[in-house]
Amino acid sequence: MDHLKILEEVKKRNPNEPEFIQAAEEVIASILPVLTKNPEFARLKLLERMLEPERLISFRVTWLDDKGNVQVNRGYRVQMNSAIGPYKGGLRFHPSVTPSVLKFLAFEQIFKNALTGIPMGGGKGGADFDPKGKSNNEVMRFCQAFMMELSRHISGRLDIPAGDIGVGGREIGFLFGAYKKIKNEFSGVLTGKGIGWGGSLIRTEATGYGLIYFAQNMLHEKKDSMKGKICLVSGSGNVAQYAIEKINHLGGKAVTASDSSGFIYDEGGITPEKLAFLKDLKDNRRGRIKEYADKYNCLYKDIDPKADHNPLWNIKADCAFPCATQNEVNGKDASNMVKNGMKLVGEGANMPTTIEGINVLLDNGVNYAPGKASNAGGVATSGLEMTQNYMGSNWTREEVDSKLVGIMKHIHDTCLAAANEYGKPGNYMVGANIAGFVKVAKAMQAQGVI
Ligand code: NDP
Ligand code: 2IT
Repeated sequence: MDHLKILEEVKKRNPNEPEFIQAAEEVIASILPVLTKNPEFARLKLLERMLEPERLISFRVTWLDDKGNVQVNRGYRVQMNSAIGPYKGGLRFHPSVTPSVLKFLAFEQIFKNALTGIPMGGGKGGADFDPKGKSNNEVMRFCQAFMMELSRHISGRLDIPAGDIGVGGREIGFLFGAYKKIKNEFSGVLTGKGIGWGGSLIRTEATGYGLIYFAQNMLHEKKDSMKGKICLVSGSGNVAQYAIEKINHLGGKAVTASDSSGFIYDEGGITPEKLAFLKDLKDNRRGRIKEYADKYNCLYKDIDPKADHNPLWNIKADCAFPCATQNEVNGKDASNMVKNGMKLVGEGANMPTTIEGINVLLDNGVNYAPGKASNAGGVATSGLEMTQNYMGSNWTREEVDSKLVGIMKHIHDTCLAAANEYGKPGNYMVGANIAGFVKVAKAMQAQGVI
């Protein structure tokens, strides 16, 4: 069994899908020793099967903008793997959404969801719709039109979507309202719902909080802690905001944040008061991050998408938490981090580091956590929301938070144990890929060739 053959086949079968091929390449390289040790997994082609979506739905979304013009978008749901539970994963609304992007996200989600210990399969969906500059009514009409088709393909026991880039509390509300109207039922078909209509406390905070809990575990492993750590954070959306909040809780200092236009560097730290301003700016006023620099008189730099590196990652710090989007840390960025003595990189976003970037970090001994492990707190808490919906009751904030802390510790320890077992001590990437794979592979093996 030659892993290069599997990768070649993936490349041949998925031309023009660079993001999916990238995610596949990273996992395939890690799984080879598992296939060698378990020839039955190889014979049953379990990895090849995981690389093929169980179902990929693509649909037209037609809606009317405020001027009465007809708008046409493309919507998708990738139902990647249901071996260990119903499909579960977010919806992304962003102009860059393509089948390649959603397949990479759905593929990563299989492993991430398996690591949480909660029975959830992998899925992802979204649309090439850009919520930026749209009115509330336009966003609502788009969500209703999107759900008109998506509702045929999801249910509380089949596929449970949630938020991702461009899909937050507002969008989940509109999507849920549309589903309820179409199906004439109130069910836990989406997670990230509002408190008071089926949502779970802490779900909003969970991805960012979970990321920093994971980093805290990594630091504890090295007899260190978050206290006093200078942290670089990218993004200023859901994940970035609550990562910054938890860094503050644990005595660290977050000094950067960004959006797709540029980044701010606030040497004094993004204090709770400044974070409240940032949340209002991004969630309510939907403004640009430059306003933060104008208000607090700190450095702002435009991001040049054509530059060979991002200067945000060239600021001297102890920890880096990329929380914006895929491929935002390249080889040069990783080299800059190494040069500046970066101790830890924890991914809040999905696949924010290129393969070259990961290799630079690992080769230079940077403590690196892959998103599928370190950002799993969001989907894990979605799993807790599902459980509360099934039970028909709610846990307190403290109960959910303490379960989240426990889940992140469990994922951390599971990754380390798998990495150790396969002779790669301390390599969280290999550990996450192997532990996630083995759990799903065993379920597929038991369920026959289907
Ligand atoms: P949001 O939409 O809330 O925020 C996204 C942030 O990233 C914004 O600041 C946005 O800037 C920036 N951004 C988006 N696309 C780009 C781009 N192409 N280039 C530069 N900046 C960009 O999304 P989330 O915070 O929910 O998601 C962020 C990341 O975390 C994604 O990778 C997502 O898949 C991942 N994730 C999210 C989870 C969740 O529960 N929400 C769970 C696990 C992972 P701007 O305002 O200019 O658009
Ligand atoms: O990437 C992710 O894990 C998410 N966007 C959250 C998915 C979920 O179902 O909560």
